[in-house]
Amino acid sequence: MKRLTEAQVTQYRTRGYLIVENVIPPDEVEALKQRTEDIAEGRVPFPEGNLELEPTANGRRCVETIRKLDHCAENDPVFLGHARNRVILDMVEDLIGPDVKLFESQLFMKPPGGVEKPYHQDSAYFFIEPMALVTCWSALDDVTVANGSMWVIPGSHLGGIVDHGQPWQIGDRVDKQVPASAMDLASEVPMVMPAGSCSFHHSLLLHSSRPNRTSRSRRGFAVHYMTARSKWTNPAVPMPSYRLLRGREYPGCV
Ligand SMILES: O=C(O)CCC(=O)C(=O)O
Repeated sequence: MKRLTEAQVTQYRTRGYLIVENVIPPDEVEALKQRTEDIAEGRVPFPEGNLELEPTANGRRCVETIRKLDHCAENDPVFLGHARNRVILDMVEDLIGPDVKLFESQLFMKPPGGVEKPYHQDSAYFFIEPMALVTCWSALDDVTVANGSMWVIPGSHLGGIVDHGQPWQIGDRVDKQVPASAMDLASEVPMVMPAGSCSFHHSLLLHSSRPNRTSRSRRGFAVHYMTARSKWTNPAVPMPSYRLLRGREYPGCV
């Protein structure tokens, strides 16, 4: 084991998630928050199409109206630096093995009044086999139930992919969600943690986040890591090539 304890790895395997506090030093958290604001306010280059606004934004783009910044590590050197963080990669290696690629990254801004993200499994969006990616979600602000923490259903990653057949209307976009009847909601737990913590969740774990009912943002940077042994499963889209962060490539894999 490089960085996690046996007990932490066992928790991840059996419950599908793990919270580790004090991973990112305060000055690095500040730098990531500053970069988030610079991107949100258009002070540094970032693809316009990668910004998703809150449904109430009325086209106004600023820190308080952006819901999500997509592909931050793929487009910005500061966020790529975070995705390459050696301590985080050590923990990821403990969870998915030594050959690690960057599948995707997204910064959930959750501004004051920010909407919920209903229950889903990341694997329902990720065309990768095996469905065993791990997300490292880094807290840039203190995360509370009131400001819209994630919630998870422990152990739900062990049941495979579930039906995402219920539409979720977000602004003028229709996304998907898992119907309440397909989940054991009585067992859900909130992912509350101080800024600088990282939570890890399995790509089959059912998770969601609630609206932000406070006057401050709840920013979380999610980096989705996969093993370089992963196969591409979507015949409709040519196999992409993902950035190797640690270890080695495998022929025929993404
Ligand atoms: O941060 C959120 O609000 C949602 C995060 C999420 O769904 C994810 O990291 O996969």
